[in-house]
Amino acid sequence: MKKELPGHIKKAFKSIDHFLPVVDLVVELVDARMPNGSRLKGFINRLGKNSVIALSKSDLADDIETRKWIDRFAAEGLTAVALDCRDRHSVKRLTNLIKTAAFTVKPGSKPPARKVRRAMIIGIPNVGKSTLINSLAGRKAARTANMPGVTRSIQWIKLSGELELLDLPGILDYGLLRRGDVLRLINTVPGKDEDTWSQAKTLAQVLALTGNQGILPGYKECGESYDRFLEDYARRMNFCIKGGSADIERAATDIIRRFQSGGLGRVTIEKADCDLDEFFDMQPENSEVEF
Ligand SMILES: Nc1nc2c(ncn2[C@@H]2O[C@H](COP(=O)(O)OP(=O)(O)OP(=O)(O)O)[C@@H](O)[C@H]2O)c(=O)[nH]1
Ligand SMILES: [Mg+2]
Repeated sequence: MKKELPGHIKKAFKSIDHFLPVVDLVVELVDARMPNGSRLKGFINRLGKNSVIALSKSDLADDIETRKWIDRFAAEGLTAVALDCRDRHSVKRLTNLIKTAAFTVKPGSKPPARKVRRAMIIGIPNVGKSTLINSLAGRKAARTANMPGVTRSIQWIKLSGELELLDLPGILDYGLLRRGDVLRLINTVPGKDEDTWSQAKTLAQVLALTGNQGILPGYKECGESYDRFLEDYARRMNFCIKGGSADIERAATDIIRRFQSGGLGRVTIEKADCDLDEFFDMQPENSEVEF
């Protein structure tokens, strides 16, 4: 049975349908740490509009991998740019791209009679859409916070140079809904406290698959055994519960937090030459997104 989407996501889909006829460009925002796994590829293609890809949070991703992703998208005929959405200078690259693309008329279509050009920013929850809009606008026009589901209302934000941007709630398609475990790693969907052990295990697995396990402090020394690593990590960090045993839950929570904030270094968990689609699709049934 298909999962019911929450109200604000349904509203976002309706707004996309509603505004699509007056929109000239779609900016697809993906997470630079997991560019393919955070895409709404089929959905964006179906919209049939000019589109560009922006890789958000590239300050948390591996630079070399990000360049490879941009080359890969270029080979697929897609224009992509890497950003730190919080940084006004970094997003300038995108402003020029948006202007050029929004004013380019698709072959076979007529240019609109209106002077203003409009772009929609579409992406999964918490990927940085509102932060990007604020940096592009040079003012705090949209509400932001580090948790999914912050944008609930739909608003147009004016930029200089006859441009308007639409801030929308984050959306997820049915393919992504099955990938709860990996989406939790990049904070697209909230994780439950009681699940941090398995969440940190998913992180260790994904890092091992991409050859990045070395960023987990002490993991290699533990013979890459996840249980030993967590116990060892808890002891080294002095995370103990009553009686002196290692506080495994706290160790798992700390690892996730460090990964998400860049405290384990800049890392891309999906490499450009190896999609994680198969791994994502192997996730157990219970890894579905919970709202
Ligand atoms: N390090 C880093 N953090 C970012 C970047 N972009 C956004 N963030 C942070 O990510 C969090 C989410 O940003 P939002 O702009 O609220 O994300 P959103 O896509 O609008 O989220 P929803 O409205 O909930 O779908 C905030 O804590 C931002 O500061 C980025 O490029 N780099
Ligand atoms: Mg938002």
